[in-house]
Amino acid sequence: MNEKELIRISKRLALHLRHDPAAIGLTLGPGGWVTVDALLRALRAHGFTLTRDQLDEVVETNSKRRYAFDETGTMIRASQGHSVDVDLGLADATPPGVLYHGTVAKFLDAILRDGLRPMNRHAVHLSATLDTARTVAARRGKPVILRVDAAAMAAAGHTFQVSANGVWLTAAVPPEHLHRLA
Ligand code: HQG
Repeated sequence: MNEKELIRISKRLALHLRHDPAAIGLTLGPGGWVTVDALLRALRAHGFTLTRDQLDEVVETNSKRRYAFDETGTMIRASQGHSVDVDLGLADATPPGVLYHGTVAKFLDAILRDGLRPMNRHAVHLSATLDTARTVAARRGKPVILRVDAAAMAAAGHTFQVSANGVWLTAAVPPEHLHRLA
């Protein structure tokens, strides 16, 4: 498949595996998992035909590894990014001392006042590298990067999880743990 086709399918998977399973009559099971059969059947019933081979290619080649099969290869889920209420069942993990969050100038006042909030998603998404934070921010405009003092947060009792594709998740980041990078 070409890049355009891969992106088209990935976006459709994000829609149903993260945000709106009901739109194709799908219900996410515990952990956000669905059977591959149910997913492909539901998509087909709604006019979106996808073969198992195509699905495998999207999962394998996806730049952010947004989707993962379970160990049996019969179930699939989005590794993070949900807006539907899903407990990913991730164990708490010790974050690196510093994490990053990429955003844009128009959100800055609110973020420095209220801290980072999950907004429509079930957790705040943080990046392990500046580069990734820049890429996340660039979806919205000129990047503004915040440094998150993850070690200080952990010491203060905040918990973190890391998704299968390396995104750090936490419930919220209070403003005192945020610093704007010049
Ligand atoms: C901002 C993509 C006002 C926050 C990316 C962000 C990531 C606030 C936006 C993943 C705020 C939420 C997540 C506050 C946070 N006041 N604005 N208190 N707290 N915000 O998309 O982190 O391509 O839900 O800065 O690459 O941008 O979908 O979060 O701008 O990994 O796989 O509110 O989504 O991955 O936006 O991105 P999002 P995000 P995918």
